[in-house]
Amino acid sequence: MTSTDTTPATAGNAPQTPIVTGEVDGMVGTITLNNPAKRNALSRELLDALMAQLEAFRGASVRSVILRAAPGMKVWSAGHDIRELPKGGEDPLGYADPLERALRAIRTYPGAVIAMVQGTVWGGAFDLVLSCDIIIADDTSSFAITPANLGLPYNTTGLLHCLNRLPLNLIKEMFFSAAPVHAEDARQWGIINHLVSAEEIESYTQNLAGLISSKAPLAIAVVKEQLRVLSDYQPISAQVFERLQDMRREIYDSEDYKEGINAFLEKRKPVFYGR
Ligand code: LCV
Repeated sequence: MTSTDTTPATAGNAPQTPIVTGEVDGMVGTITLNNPAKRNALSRELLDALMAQLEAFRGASVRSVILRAAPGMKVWSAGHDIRELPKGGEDPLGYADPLERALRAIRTYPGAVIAMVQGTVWGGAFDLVLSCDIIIADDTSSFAITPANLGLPYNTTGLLHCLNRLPLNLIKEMFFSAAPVHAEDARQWGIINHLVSAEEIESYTQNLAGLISSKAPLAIAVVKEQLRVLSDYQPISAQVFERLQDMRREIYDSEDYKEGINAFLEKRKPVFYGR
């Protein structure tokens, strides 16, 4: 098994503990998110390292990728790094946002990307997990999408990811309540492909990744891209798109959005006034 970490060593000091590591075993690659101090918050640094690892796997013709948190972490990922969200006046989830770039990197990787989830998944990390091709979780997992906690306007691409995967009534309950969906319910709703025990999740995921890696890689790469193109195709007129963007701009320019960010940074509950 070979391992590579993509976190740059700090200039002049000993290399920091890598927040993202990659390992290859045969034709299966594993990317491990390992920033426990920040609950694997999806910072630019972490996401750039994740994308660099995917690129390295692509160059090495790795056929299946497992995306996981470091063993023992109770939080798989706390979602978008809130400290890196704009404080208003610009789209907080624009096309060039590191999280959006990482979602596209996963969705266009020419092989299976399997999310192995142990622990809680929050906010944009839910979009990240949904962007993986297959989700395997254990009973410590839960999934929450939380823009309503921040007063943040989720982007239309992210809503489309949800609409392509989940029933509308579940999507509404998750977005409106920001409440976690726990493992058993996640299985029943189809958020996850398989719910397995904590003891067997690693071997289960490795076996599935190994099985997929033994199949015809070109056929898998093409069917994955066909499914992405077909599921992303949602004809809306330019006028409708502009209207949706206008509505989102009203929110990210609102007092509520500023309050949501500040409340998190000040470690207090937000108070929203709908303005
Ligand atoms: C930066 C963090 C974060 C974090 N960013 O540990 O979905 S959307 O649309 O809203 C999208 C924009 C998005 O993804 O937004 C982020 C959504 N995520 C959340 O709302 C989760 C926020 N985090 C939490 O609720 C808690 O941290 C959880 C429940 C994940 C873990 O709680 P726990 O008590 O174990 P702490 O809250 O004490 O956090 C430990 C450290 O991680 C930082 C947090 O600021 C703290 O850092 P300091 O020790 O420097 O204070 N952290 C956690 N989440 N999303 N930083």
